[in-house]
Amino acid sequence: MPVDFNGTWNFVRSENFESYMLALGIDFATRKIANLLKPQKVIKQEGDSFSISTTSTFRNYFVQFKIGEEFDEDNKGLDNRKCTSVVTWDNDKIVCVQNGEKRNRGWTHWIEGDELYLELCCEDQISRQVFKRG
Ligand code: VLZ
Repeated sequence: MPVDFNGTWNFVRSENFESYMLALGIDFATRKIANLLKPQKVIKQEGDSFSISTTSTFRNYFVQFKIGEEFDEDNKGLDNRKCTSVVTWDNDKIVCVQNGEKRNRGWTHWIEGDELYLELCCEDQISRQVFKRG
């Protein structure tokens, strides 16, 4: 049985998000606001089809994909750089590689207990975020 990411996940804490945003070239004012956000994620998973909706009081971001199928990602409202992205399973984790201008860009999601983890990478920066099931 694959892991079930379905659910509403509420922000608990993050580490190093500032450095991740810096690596993405997010401007100072946006970083100051973004650092204070407590985003919520709603993940829908049906077989290998996923959608992840991240909402906050400031910006929202929506992405949908099928495991193993490349898709064009616009990162609208984030750094707005276009990527060719693909998500694959790594055991119980879903791993997204975001190929584009930025080296070593991507993210990984996994679940531990009733917590959802997200590791965001860009260049040599890694930010980790933790969410709790709502
Ligand atoms: O998550 O890429 O769940 O593709 C934070 C919104 C979203 C706040 C951060 C605005 C992106 C920040 C996280 C302004 C710079 C992300 C993926 C995995 C969904």
